[in-house]
Amino acid sequence: MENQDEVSTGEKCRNIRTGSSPDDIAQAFLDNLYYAQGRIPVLATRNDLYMALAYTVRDRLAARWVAQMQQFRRAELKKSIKVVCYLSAEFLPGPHLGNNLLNLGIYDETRQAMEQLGYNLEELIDQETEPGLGNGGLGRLASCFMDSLSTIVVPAFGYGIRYEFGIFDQEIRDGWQVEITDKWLKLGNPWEMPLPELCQEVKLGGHTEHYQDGQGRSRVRWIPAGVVEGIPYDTPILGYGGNICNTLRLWKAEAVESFDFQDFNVGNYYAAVEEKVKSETITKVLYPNDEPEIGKMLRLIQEYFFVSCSLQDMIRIGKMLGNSPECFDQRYVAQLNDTHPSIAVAELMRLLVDEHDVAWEKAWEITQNTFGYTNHTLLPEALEKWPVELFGQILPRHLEIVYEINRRFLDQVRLAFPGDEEQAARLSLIDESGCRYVRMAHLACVGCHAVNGVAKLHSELLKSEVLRDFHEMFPEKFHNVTNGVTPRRWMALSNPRLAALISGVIGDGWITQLDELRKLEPFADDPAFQEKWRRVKRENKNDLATLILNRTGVAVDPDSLFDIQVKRLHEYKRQHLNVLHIITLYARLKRYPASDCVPRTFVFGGKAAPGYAMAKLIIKLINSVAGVVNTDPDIRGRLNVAFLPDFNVKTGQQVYPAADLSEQISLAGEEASGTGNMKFSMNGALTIGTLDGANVEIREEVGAENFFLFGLKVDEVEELKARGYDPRKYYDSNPALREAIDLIRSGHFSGGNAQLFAPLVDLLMQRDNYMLFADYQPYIDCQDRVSAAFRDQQNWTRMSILNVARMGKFSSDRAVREYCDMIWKVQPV
Ligand code: 6GP
Repeated sequence: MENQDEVSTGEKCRNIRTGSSPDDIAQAFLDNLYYAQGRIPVLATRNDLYMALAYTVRDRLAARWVAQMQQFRRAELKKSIKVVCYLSAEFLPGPHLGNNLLNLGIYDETRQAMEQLGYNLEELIDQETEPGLGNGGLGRLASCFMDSLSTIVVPAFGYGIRYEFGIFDQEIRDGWQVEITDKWLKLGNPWEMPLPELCQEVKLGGHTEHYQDGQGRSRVRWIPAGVVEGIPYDTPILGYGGNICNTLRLWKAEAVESFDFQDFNVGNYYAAVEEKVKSETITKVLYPNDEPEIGKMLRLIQEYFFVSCSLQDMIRIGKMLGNSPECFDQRYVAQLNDTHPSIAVAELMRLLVDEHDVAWEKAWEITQNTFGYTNHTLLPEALEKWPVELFGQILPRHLEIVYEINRRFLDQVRLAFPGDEEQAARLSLIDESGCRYVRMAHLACVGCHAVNGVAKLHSELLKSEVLRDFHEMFPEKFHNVTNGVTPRRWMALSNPRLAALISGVIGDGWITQLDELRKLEPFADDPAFQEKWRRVKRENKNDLATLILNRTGVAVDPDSLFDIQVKRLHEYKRQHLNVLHIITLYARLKRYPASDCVPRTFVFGGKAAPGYAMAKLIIKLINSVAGVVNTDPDIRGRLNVAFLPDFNVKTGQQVYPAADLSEQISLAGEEASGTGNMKFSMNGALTIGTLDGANVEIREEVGAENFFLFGLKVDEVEELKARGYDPRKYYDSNPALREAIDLIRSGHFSGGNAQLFAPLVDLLMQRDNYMLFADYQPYIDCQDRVSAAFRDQQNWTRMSILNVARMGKFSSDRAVREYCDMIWKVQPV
């Protein structure tokens, strides 16, 4: 019966909704334009056309999506699968249309279909506003993992928040960053499907009541002050080749009752809607950082809101399939993407113990089996902790649960380290050193069966520093899973020229088996292949030059060395070290105008947290230096600087393929992994970098001779700090450094205004927390080696080919397989 239904529904809808010939697609497109958008071609705007095409593609996903859910259900009923749930407060999927065309294998057919109708496919793809539901590395990683989970066929849900406004759009005015609200939903989102019937209720605030149940057992009731509703919005995440289609399920907050009828009846319309406004605030906007104290409460509510919705949803699905909550951990594993979802540990305990009557010990076993925790940062200021009082105000029951977890845990600690109360205080889930805080990373370490860092070095530093005491306590929990990125979006989709060149010689197996890129090695010395390789890079640089001109008005030379740093603005990432190099080159050229210098184009991109004044000042500095360098007649044709505004996934796709040189210059021991470093290298850029994060492993893979290494190593940083680091010494003893700093300080780049960059210069001179001065000369020397190497185009091309050939390890497919083996204990289907 069921099968017959499927067949007949399929039959009826076929062709128009599933056909993949250009004619089928063209016909379906016109149909969607008419019936979904209510337009005919002469009346259609570009957005109408985009929407019609998006629906056409979504229809082609639907069959796989439905089939997937059916398969889940059957496998679930047979109890033969475990579903991976990736809990993340951020996802940065990037535009969907092009990626879905690639993964469905209908890119060319669709281009032809659009051509038949007189439209340009690339223009329609460009119309899509990307969902900017993340800040940077962590959110993008979550999306790469979703792509890989589907491609290597692991049934999975991504659970997160459907922010109404994502990461702000960045404009540059007078050299300064200006933040503009990201209204990504304004023109409609054809990729999501709301499922209001699957809503979940989330309690907030209030108090608890302890009572005895009928059998005389002590129980707890949470009497909340309010309740909000979470509505799931599902987005299909198709794997490459259309193997399976997983789901990204994002929650939107709504009021349980839109109107308070009491208020309404007495004519107080505004009070009646107030509840609605308050509830919806929860998922209104993504925090562009977690620095400012204000608004902290809302952030905690956001985190709890999506975690509670997600766990309840998982239990609901289990129940529907006849699973009792007691076998939760046999049906699911859930990964916590940093500590943002770590309240899940207490929430699952609450759901099991209070709402499903599971005994504490059993519930704790289930909880630990279910969760894994990934740490993404070594920065102490980014480790989440909540004031106990605030935590208890919003989550009174969870605070009790945290205390109980902590009580039991500290008993264990005292057994393991008798008499060592300092160890107990360091490990405690509650920081009691001053004002009391709940330490979320501690909750995660105790409540999860596995803890991992995101690159070898980072995982080692977690064990020896940030989480040292936990490593001592639970050494078996600690793992490393080096990050990876999806070669579908970051090579095949964004760099079609390179993809075609590669596939032309080694076939296209690399798209799903990235190690196959090794087959390129024999071509590294082949002059004809090298020539083609250079041509691809040159065309990509041409495209980027056009983009830079359109966005910034700066005309750059595609023959120059494209030296690019794109990533969030942060002092530890040291964009200002890059600026010191530019100023050094500028000063050299001014002093010796006849000197021979490799023409370079410096490109920057990245957003600064709105409250992070120093990062914003660095953006202003980049633009100020650009203003001087780009207009100085002595420098013309030799150096150009451009700050590309609003760096996001979409612009990233245009940037990485065009780079010659990738700047990965964080102070050693600061960058957990980096993933941009991988994207650049996969697209044939060479890296100039420190031994930090995944740079270490990239260098291992591509070979030291194909990587420009400089700078202090982690132990040298520590040693220098211990000895007492004095930046002034470097300034006093290095004339080139002094000149660069003095030029900034004198107002040379700020129209004579010597005050403008004083906060930045003073900080460097006095503290220089990220040791730019110590790494300055090694960096300059290394950059000189880069320039010399670039003059030998043959050898440069050879290095570029070898970089790509040896990037197999950095596929997110490999990373996800490691999670499957080591942490989730699931087998790809
Ligand atoms: C970032 C790390 O800074 C970056 O090095 C890493 O590649 C990326 O995570 C993915 O693992 N961290 C964050 O974005 C973050 O918010 C709390 O950490």
